[in-house]
Amino acid sequence: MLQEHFDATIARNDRIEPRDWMPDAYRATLVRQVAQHAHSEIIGMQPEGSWIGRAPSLRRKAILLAKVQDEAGHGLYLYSATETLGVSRDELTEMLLSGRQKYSSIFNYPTLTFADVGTIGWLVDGAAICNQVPLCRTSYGPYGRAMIRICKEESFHQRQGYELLMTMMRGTDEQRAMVQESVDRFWWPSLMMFGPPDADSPNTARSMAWGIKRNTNDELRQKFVDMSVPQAEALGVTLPDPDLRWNEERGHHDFGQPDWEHFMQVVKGNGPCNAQRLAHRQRAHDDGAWVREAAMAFARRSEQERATTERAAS
Ligand code: BYC
Repeated sequence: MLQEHFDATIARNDRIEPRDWMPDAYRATLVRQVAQHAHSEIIGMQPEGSWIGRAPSLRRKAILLAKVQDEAGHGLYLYSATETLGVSRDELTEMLLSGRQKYSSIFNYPTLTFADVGTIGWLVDGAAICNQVPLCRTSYGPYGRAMIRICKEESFHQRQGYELLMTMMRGTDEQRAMVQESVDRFWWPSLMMFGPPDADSPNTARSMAWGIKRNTNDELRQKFVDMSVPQAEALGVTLPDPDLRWNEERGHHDFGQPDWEHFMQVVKGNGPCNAQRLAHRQRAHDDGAWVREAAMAFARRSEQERATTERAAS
C-alpha cells in the first residue's frame, strides 16, 4: 500500500516530502547525493577562497567574497535538506572527514593564477548549472526547493567568471595567455564533474526511475559541451580537445573522452589536492569547536531559563 502510494507519486511527477513513506534505498540514495552535493559546496569554497586576499582590486575582492559566501549558504541549504531525511549535520560532517562520503572531483585541483577564479566561474559553475537546473524538478521536495535558489545564485557566479575572463582577454598578451592556460587545465576536469559515462554509472538508471536525476551523466555532459563551444569562441580561447567538432547529423558537437582512469583516482582520494582539502576542512572543524560548544551551552541555558519562567508563572 505504502509502496503503491510512493510509486504513484513518482509516476505523477509529484514531490515526495519528508513525512511521506519512502523505500530505504530511495532515502539512502538521496542522503548520498545531497550530502555529496553539500560537501562539494563547502569544500568548493577553498580553491577560490585562497584568492580572496590576493584579488587584484577591491571590486574583484568584493565579488569573490560574495560568491564564496554564497557557496557556504548553498552548503547550508543542502545540509538542511539532508537532515530532513533523518541524518544529523554532525553525522554528515563526520562522514566527509572520515572519507565515507565524497565531494566533487573538481575541487581537488589547485588554483594557480587569478584567471582560475574566472575559469571556475565560467566552466565549473557552468557545468554545475547544467547539472543542477534539472535537479530543481527532482522528486524529493526539500532538495528541489533548495536547488531553485542555488541555481539563481549559480547563474550570477557563472556570469562573474565569464566577465572576469572577458576583461582579461581584452588586456595584455600575458593576460590572454593566462586565461588560455587556465582553460587548458580546467576543461577536462569540468567534463568529469558530470560523473562516469552512462555505461559505467551504477546509480543513474535507478536514480532516473525514482525521478531523483532527470538526465543521464552523458546527456548533461553533451549539453555542457554544446553550450561552452560558442562561449569559448566569443571569448577567444581554444578548448583543448583535438576531437571537438560540430556533427551536423547529430546536431551536437562530437568531443573526446576525459581520462577516466585519472578521474577514478581523484574520486578515490588520490587527486592533486585531496589531502590538502580534507586537512583544511578538518582544521576549520576543529577551530570551530568552541563555537559549537558555546551555542550548545547557550541553548541549554535558554531552555533552563524558559523552564524557570514557566514554573514561576504557574
Ligand atoms: N566527483 O553512478 P554515478 C558546485 C561518484 S558543487 C566525485 O554516476 P550518481 C560548486 C558517485 O558519487 C557541484 N565523485 O553517481 C561549488 C558514485 O560514487 P558513490 C556538486 C563522483 O550519483 C563551489 C560513483 O562516482 N554537484 O557546483 O548517479 C564552487 C559513480 O557515479 C563524481 C553535485 O553534487 C564526481 N564528479 O551521479 C563552485 C550535483 N561523479 O557515491 C561550484 C548533484 C560521480 O556511489 N549530484 N561520482 O560511492 C549529481 O548530480 C550526481 O551525484 C552526479 C553523479 C552526476 C555527480
